[in-house]
Amino acid sequence: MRSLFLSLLLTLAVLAAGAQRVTYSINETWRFHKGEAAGAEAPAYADEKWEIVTLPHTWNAQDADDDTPGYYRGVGWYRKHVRIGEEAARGQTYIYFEGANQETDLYVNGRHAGHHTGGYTRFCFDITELIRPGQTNVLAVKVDNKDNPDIPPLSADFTFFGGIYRDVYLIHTPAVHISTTDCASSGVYITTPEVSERNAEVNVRTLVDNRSGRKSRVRVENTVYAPDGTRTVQASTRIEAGGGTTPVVQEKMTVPQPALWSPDAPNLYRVVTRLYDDRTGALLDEVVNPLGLRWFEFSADKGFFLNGKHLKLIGTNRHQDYLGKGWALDDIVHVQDVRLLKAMGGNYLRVAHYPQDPVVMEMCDKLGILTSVEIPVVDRITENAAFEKNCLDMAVEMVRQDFNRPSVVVWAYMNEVMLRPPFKGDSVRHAIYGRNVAALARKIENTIRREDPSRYTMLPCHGSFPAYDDAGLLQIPMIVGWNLYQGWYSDTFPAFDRVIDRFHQRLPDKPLFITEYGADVDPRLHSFAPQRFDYSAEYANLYHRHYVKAIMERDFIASATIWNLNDFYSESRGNAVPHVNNKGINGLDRRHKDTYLLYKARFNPEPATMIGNAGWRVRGGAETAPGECTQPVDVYSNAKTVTLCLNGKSLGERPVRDFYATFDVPFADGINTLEATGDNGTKDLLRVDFRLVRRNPGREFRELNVMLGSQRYFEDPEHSQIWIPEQAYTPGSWGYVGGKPYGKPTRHGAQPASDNDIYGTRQDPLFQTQRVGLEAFRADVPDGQYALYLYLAELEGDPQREPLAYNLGGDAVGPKSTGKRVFDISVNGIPVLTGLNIAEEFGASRAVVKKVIAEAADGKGLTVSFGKREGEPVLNAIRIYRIY
Ligand code: GCB
Ligand code: CA
Repeated sequence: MRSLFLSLLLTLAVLAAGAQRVTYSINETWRFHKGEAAGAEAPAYADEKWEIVTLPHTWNAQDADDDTPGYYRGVGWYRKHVRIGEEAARGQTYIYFEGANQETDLYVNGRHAGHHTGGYTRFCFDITELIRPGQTNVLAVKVDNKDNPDIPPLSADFTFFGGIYRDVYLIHTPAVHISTTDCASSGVYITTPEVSERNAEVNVRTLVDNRSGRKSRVRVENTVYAPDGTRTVQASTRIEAGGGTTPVVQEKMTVPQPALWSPDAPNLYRVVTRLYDDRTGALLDEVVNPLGLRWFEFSADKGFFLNGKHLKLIGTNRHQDYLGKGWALDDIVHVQDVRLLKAMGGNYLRVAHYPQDPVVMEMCDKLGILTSVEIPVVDRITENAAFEKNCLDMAVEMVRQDFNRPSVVVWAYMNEVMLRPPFKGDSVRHAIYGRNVAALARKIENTIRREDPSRYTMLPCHGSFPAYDDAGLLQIPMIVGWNLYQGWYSDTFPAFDRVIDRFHQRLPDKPLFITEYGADVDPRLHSFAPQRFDYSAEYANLYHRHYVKAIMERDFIASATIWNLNDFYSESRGNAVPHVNNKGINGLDRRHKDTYLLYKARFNPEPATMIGNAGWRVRGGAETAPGECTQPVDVYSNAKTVTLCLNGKSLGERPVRDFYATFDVPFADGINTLEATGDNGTKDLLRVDFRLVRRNPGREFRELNVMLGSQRYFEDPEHSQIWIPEQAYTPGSWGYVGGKPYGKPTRHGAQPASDNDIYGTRQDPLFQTQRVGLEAFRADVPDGQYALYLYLAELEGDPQREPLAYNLGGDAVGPKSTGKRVFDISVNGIPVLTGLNIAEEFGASRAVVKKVIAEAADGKGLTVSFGKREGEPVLNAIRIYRIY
């Protein structure tokens, strides 16, 4: 009897469970075709020849990172044959996209099922009427990432990867269920109007969606579970749900003595929303949402307060890119990124410049990272109704989709919207444009505040106060953010302090964020005489050390976020690594740069000692004393002192100031082992392969790799080579004779290297500096046979490129040189290349490597001479390799 009862109960449970919501991903075996495909929505369309892809997917992973300017922006089709079980007949079926860039049309079994505009917010279509349960169904998705003036972003410093680049799910629910189609939100909206250490008041608004075609008596039950899983408070409401959506509001659910949510203790409650059939008592649907109990406030001069306590918000921005994958990332990559930020000691993520994958937000809730999320209006707007509608739709989607996230404290919009105003030459039209931008800003602001009065709003601006002030933009948001790059795009580091103090004085009542600051680093480049725009790790260290100090000294800076957590793709950029913005404190492969360590040592309280430049494995340099080359090595630590040993021998103990100590390390040729020990017991080890370059090349000479016109070191990890800076020739040694280093003239002085993409190479930095007007390069190498590799590229005159908007102040100035130069190269007096005109023969910015076999005899070494015919001769780099 008992077992009969039990099995009856079990059957009931299974039946009930069968009727509940089921969600599963459908990422595999999509057929993909890049381009238009007439009739591809038809079920019988022949797609066998299409490529099979797995989502997340983008069609731009390769072409946005190649030598051909531009990348495909247009239509791509995806098709999938998917079996949908017969149980779907009992209720509703939805398809849920976490994101596709940037316009999507879905067809189910040949019929149009929905359209979505915008590349970053989630969307959900009801496909119940279009599917055939118990059969194979054909989904056809047309995605389009072509430039569309009505859809933001119009222009930005990142690559707009096309495709279904996030996960896709099927959702089955009973006919009466919690809404899935209120802008693809969870259908449940939680607010906490009162939170204190004593009590937290929780209000829940649940949207009940009845698509059964008849009235239905249901019970909505919301239960708050504490972080330890215990039930704290519950509300239950009976309603009669008519057709469509019925909101059910349950107020003043009180959680006594709440465990507050904060970065140090991200106590996460859960709100479980259950919907029951009131007649049978059967559970119809269930949705779970996060709940963090906290209160917060921004003050204009004191910064941020969480749960009544001051908290300096420090963190990064984040894009959604990974090496070789563009934006098509699996969940795990998003998850790891938030962990990376937490491990750095960060407590804030500016989710910029667009809403990101839901797991990013989920991780922020779980790890205690506060966030702002923003809609992708960047650089400029289109002054029309369609653009406005899309902005407002995106704002509503953004707010509803991440409404319940305790991590979110700010909604933002319009990044640097006055950076590229279209009517700069026409002051009247420009003023009208400014008014239109402000009018749109006001509408977005009002929309967000109406949707969510519990959070702050923010407008992130570039460093031109008047550009925003004149348009009347600065009064609109609750917080103003500034993206500041003094000492990178312009001026010097201290200009940052002056600018930010002035901006604060001019807007004394507005809470202020440093929404961006950063400097590019190609981790392959190093310099012990770092300069603005040399892309060296060392220059960025100076930059960040200055900024961190200035930021920490000023309470009125509520939040500062580094641009950027990781490197990311920006197709039109040149730089040392073309198509990439290198301001990440981690690489596209998430390898740490020193800037990451610099923050980690300071902000992560766990004891740590870390040797800097850990990724720089193959090093080298010219002898500074017989048999050794002394170079500085930074050790990052939160100990009081650190000791560094080289090959077991102590180089002494040094005090740690500003969370690092610098040691002069006399490297020897070969493998060098460094061991750093903090007085707090933490340690780090590093092995460095050092290639010592003798002052006087002797019998043991093998090779010499020198970059001309440069103070940089370049590690070529692909070929395990190190290139070292130039030096002037002295007898018995090696170096250049005559000439001067190339410099790219800009409004803020000459930049030490070209930032042109050099075609035909991945070793762009080898070609981006040069010595101009040199007479010779000499090396007093021993007698023997040598291969000389002459590295050449024309750095002047590049007809193909338009100047990059982001090189704020970095645009070239002065008359455009045509790059016309004709010269002769001879080796040891023998003419090798005569009448060489690089621009004419190869075009500008193309990597040219001339290998020449040469003989050194009678102790005379090698002399490569440059004979000028027209313009100045140049040499970018030279490799001398001994054959015999
Ligand atoms: C900015 C922009 C950001 C760029 C960054 C840069 O101000 O907001 O999108 O990537 O500067 O690196 O130039
Ligand atoms: Ca391309």
